[in-house]
Amino acid sequence: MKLYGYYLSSNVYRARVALNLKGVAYEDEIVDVLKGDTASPGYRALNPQGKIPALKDGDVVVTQSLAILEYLEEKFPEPPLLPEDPAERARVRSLSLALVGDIFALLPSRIRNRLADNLNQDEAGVRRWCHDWVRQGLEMLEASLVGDPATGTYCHGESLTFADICLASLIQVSRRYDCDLTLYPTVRRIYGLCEGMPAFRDALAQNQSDAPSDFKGLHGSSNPA
Ligand SMILES: N[C@@H](CCC(=O)N[C@@H](CS)C(=O)NCC(=O)O)C(=O)O
Repeated sequence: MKLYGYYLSSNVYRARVALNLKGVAYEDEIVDVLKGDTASPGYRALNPQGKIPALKDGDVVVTQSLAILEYLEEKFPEPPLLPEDPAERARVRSLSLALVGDIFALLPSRIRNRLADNLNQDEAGVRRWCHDWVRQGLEMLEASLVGDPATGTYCHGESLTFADICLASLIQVSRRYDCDLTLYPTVRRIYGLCEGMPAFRDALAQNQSDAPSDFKGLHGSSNPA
């Protein structure tokens, strides 16, 4: 299996965590978003959406991080990352989509470049935009988790699910944009459990083969993907 990605990408991070949790071996194919590799004809032939991550499994190419998680869940059911009950699965998917569809979609370089080039935002303005959306994502997630009896040790009950992977990816971008996590105790508690696990640790930007040797992590990172 091949994972097309880039060390800084928090969208790719979700796919890495899921592969690690499922114990699926994979090779990295580096696609440098910051150099524009996602727009190259070669990459577009593989993924016409022109985004990372993409997962290649034999002749099958799966794009979009949540579709990759679903694919892995169906192909490698153990350990399960979705509950069995339809209503519970729906809650996990809703939490996941609220972050990936409604927050992460506002952060990538194509959005930041548009703000800078078409709406005359300087670097501080672009960072403010990203900081604000990440903060809203954290608020939304905390509010969804804290009052809901379905929240347990993890986002949903007592087992890891897609929602915890999405939560952990939000923490990665919240570090990049210096958000104050003390305001979100439930989110912070759950990430505290995840960050000790090898599957999450091995997926961090600084632990990727394409990370520069002097890269220490995402805190205040100035060139996010
Ligand atoms: N919804 C997609 C988002 C993927 C995405 O936007 N990836 C960024 C990197 S973090 C990318 O490929 N950007 C390149 C571009 O938009 O040209 C997913 O969850 O996989």
